[in-house]
Formats: sequence, C-alpha cells, structure tokens
Amino acid sequence: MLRRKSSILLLLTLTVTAAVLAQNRPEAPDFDVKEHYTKYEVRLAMRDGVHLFTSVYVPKDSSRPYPFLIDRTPYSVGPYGVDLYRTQLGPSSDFDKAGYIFVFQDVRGRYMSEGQFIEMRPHIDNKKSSQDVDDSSDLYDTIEWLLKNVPRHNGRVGVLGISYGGWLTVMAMIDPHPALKAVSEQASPADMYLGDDFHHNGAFRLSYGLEYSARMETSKQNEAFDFDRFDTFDWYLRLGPIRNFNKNYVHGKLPTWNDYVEHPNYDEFWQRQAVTPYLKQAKVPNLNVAGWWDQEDFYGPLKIYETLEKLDSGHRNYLVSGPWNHGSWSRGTGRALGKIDFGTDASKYFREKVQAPWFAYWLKDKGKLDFPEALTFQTGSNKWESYDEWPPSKGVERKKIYFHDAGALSFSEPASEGFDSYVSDPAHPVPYRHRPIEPTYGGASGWGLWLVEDQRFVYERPDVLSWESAPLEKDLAVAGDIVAHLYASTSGTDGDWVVKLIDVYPEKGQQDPPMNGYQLMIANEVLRARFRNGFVKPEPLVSGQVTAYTIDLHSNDHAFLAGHRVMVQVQSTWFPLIDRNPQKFVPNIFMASEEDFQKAEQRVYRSQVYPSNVELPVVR
Ligand code: PG9
Repeated sequence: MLRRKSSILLLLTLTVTAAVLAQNRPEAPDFDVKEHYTKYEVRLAMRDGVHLFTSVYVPKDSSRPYPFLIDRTPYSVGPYGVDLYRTQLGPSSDFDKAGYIFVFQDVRGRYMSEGQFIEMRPHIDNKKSSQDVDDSSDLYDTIEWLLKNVPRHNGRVGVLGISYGGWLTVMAMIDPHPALKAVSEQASPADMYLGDDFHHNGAFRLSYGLEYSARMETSKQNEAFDFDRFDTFDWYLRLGPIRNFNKNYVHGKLPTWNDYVEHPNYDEFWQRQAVTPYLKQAKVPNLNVAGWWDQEDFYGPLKIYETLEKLDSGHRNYLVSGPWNHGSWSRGTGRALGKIDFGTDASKYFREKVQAPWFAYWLKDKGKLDFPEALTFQTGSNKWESYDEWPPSKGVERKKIYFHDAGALSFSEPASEGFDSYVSDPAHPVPYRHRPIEPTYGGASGWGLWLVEDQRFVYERPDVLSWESAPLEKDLAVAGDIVAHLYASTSGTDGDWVVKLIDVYPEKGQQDPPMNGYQLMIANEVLRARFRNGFVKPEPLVSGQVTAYTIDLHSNDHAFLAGHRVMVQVQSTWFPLIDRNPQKFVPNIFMASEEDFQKAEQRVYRSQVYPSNVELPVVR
C-alpha cells in the first residue's frame, strides 16, 4: 500500500541536474501542484529483487478515479524527498489540472535506483526466468504494483517520454501490460548505428557520443565532461585519432565508449539494440512525435512510425512532426527556433490541441478520436497539414533537381560533362556549426540550434561545394522522403559525403535584415563511403573510381517560397559532430593512428552519365 511517512527518504544531498529537468519541463507553472497533489516515494521491487526508486503524485480530489501517467528516466526523478514537489507533473500543465496519477521512476542503476545501468539495454524476447529483465519488464512490474497499491485509479495507464524516455516508451509497447492504454513515443531513437544519436549511416557522431557516454557513465548521476577548452572544436582536433580518448582520458572506464570502439560496424551488438525488430504488434495507441530540426533523434520516431504502420490494422499508430528541435514541443511556445519564426505557437498548439486530448481520449474517455493519421507542420508556408498517410503519395510527384556547371541547380538533366572538386583535409575539417563550439551540455550551448544555423558560415570554404537554383517563380512545396543521389570519386580509399539541402532566402526584403540571403538547412545527412554497399562489412573504395551513392535525407514538409532559391551543399568533414575519416581505408577508424589521416581530392560529378541530384517529393 502507498504510505507516505514510511517511504520518506533522506535524499536532499542529491543534486538534481537542473538542465535536464529544464529540458523536459515545459511552461512556467500556473497551477500549484502541492495544493492539489500528495507526493509519495517508494522503492519498487522488480521481479529480480532490484528496487527502483519511484515517486507518485496522487490527486487530493477523491471524488473520482484517475488514470496513471508514467514517465521513466535515466536523468533523475528529482526533487527527492516527499515534501519537495515538482512544479509541473505532466507534459503540460493541462495534465496537472485535468488530474492524473503521475508516476516518475529512475531506471536501473541511475540516481536512486538499484541495479546496473546498461545504456539502452537490449530487449529480451522470450524471457525464461525472473533474472531476465529489461525496460519492458520493469515497466510491467511497476504497473502491477501501482494497480494493486495506489487507491482511486481507473485501471488505465499511459506512458510518454522524450528521447531516452521515448525509447523507454517504445519498450513499453513490446509485451505491453494489459492496463497500458495509450503511449506517446517522442523523439525515440530507433537505431543508434543507422540514424540516431551515436552514428548516422555508420559515421560516428563524435561529440555527442563522447559527451553522452561521459555524462552517463562517469557516475550514477549526470556529469558533464570537463573540457579544458571552451571551443571544443579545438579540443577534439587536439585529441587527434579518437583512440586517444581511452589512452589519455578515460582509460577504458566508459562502457559505451568501449562498445563504440569494439563495434565499428553494424554487427549483432547494434542490431540487437535497434528497436524495430521487436515491434511485432501495434496494440497500444501510440502518438509518434518528431521535430524537423531534431539534432539527436529524428530518424527514430519516423522509423518507429513506419514500422508500426505496417502492423496497424486497428488504426492506433499516429504521427505528428513539427518545426522543433529535440523535445522543444514540450517547452515554450514554439513560435520560433533560433532565428526562424513560424508565425504561430506550434509547441503550444501541439500540447493543447493534440497531446492533452490524445491522452484524455484514451485514458479518460473524454472527447472524440478525430486525430489525423499524420499531422505535420509545413515550414516555409508555416501551416499545419493533415495527411491520411505518411509519406503522402497522393498529389506528390518525385522530381530530381540536378547539379550543373558553375554551381547551378535545376530540374533539367545535365547536358555537359564535368565535375566539381575540393580537397578534404582531416587536419582542417569543416566545423558543423560556427565556432566556438561550446560543450553539448551546459549553459548556453549552441547544440540545440545548430541545424537552423545560417549555412553561409561555411559555403565559401574551398572544401564545401554549393549548387544553387535561380530564384523560384512560384512556391515549391515538398512533402515526404528526400533522397540524394551522388556520383563521386576520391583520391583516397575511404571518405565521408555530407549532403545538405538548403532554402536560401531572398537577398532583399526580409523584415529582419540578417535574414536576407539566409541559408536554412532543410535536410541533411552523412554517408561513410566504406558502408555504401551495406553496414555490416566495410569495403574500401577504388581510388579515383566514380561511385554512385544513395543518401537518405529523410522526410520533410517544407515550402520553398517564390523568390527563394534551392541550394545543395556537399562536403566531406563535419567536425566534431562526425569523427574525421582518415580517408585511407583502415579496418577500424576507432583504432586509426595519426599517420593514417590523409588529404584527399574529392570529385562530385554533374554530367549526363553521372547526374548527381537530389530527389524531391514535389507537391503538385
Ligand atoms: N538523445 C538522448 C539519448 C536518447 C537515448 C539514448 C541515448 C541518448 C536523450 O536526449 O535522451
């Protein structure tokens, strides 16, 4: 039974990481939680005897039963202590006012929970004993306990979370507890090798991978890596080959870093961790949420939506994607992202008109089920669009926009022969955002906004190629999947290809003068050339040979307005977002030495035979 006094814990010594709470807590509170809820703290025994620290906030109103809303996290459920309350409980204050039994739990091995933390612990299918535990079983055991011990519930449970919390939400959908009636997976990673936080198409996301593993695995609490340089671009460059991180700094003590080093290819380790193979049913209503400029997990929610959609005979799988970075739908108004103004409060709209009614419908029988299959915010024109499928096929024509001579870009096929070239030098990599590049975690980091930064800061570099269309005569709207087809060669035997699709604002007439000529990235991706034929086995390139690359730039909903131009940029370094490719094939880049890194001449073809292009889903 839930008892208040016996479960009081003396936990005030723990520091709650304000930054993380701030990341996940939305608006300024306009509701006094303490007046309306009673807080309990319990250590729940899981089936293997490990106790997970859980705080439960129960509405004081005893006139009706309430559903549970569970949020599990590796980032702390603080504040700790029954008399210390969160200022907001639900994903928005609408939830607090409507009344839910809010449950927060530290996952295994983090903060106040016992057990071992395994970053993204792989799911165990066919559990055989009580020692076979994972995040799916931990949620199951938690729900069992809640149903038996918390009074005045209505027997229904909802789960939601962003990012790691989103991934834990996806885990909840596998072997779901019968009381689980609604979830919202938000920015969950789906595959850490193919497209989310730690690698994209096999290219290692160095700064995020390093800083996240240091943050999570230095102790049970969040710890920011102690850089001795403010501009981490410098720090990473001085680190030299990335094998020096273990040698000079962490000495094999970070399990996840060791996993990166030991699993440079898409082997069983990464395949077992990916979530989609475990998704075999779409039983639980699920609202997938993604942000077009999510700097961490954009691949994930779209992949999870796509996977569940194939199983969704009961129409329970929905998608919302908006003009957001990682999790920004949960905070603020969402009117702007960096310098980009959307003219409307997109985050507020989502929270009030979509998220709150979604849970109220499934968990409280309130309202109607009139959510579109896919609700996406079309940027550029800045309006919400509803689709009955995603990506849409009706009214969409796939058209290729081709690279041409003299930096031109157009829908007509190239008629002449030729290529453009640059020298990619790992000793002078292209920064992925303007310097100084502050640490990812910590105050005032530019990490959250780099995807909307003006790309003019690099486009005149000699190692970045740009092709640009004439100003558009009428709006060009794209809705759906964008794919780059590159024909390229290198003087090396390995290399990276980064492709960026950019909306170039008109040179005159913007209200905010610096927005004249702004280069806004709409889509982007990197492909590590050694994986052009598959991710399991890397293959060296033949130096100088033209090779075809297909690079998925993911889906989008964007209108390039009349007067704007379409631009494509190609480069071979993106540092320190992506580790430097030695450009000479070595079996494992994590073990490369200084001498392996070499300059390479990169050629991007734009000819009849090798017509490099970007394929767009053009709305008719
Ligand atoms: N992007 C973060 C993450 C999710 C899952 C695993 C590792 C990192 C996060 O914001 O939680």
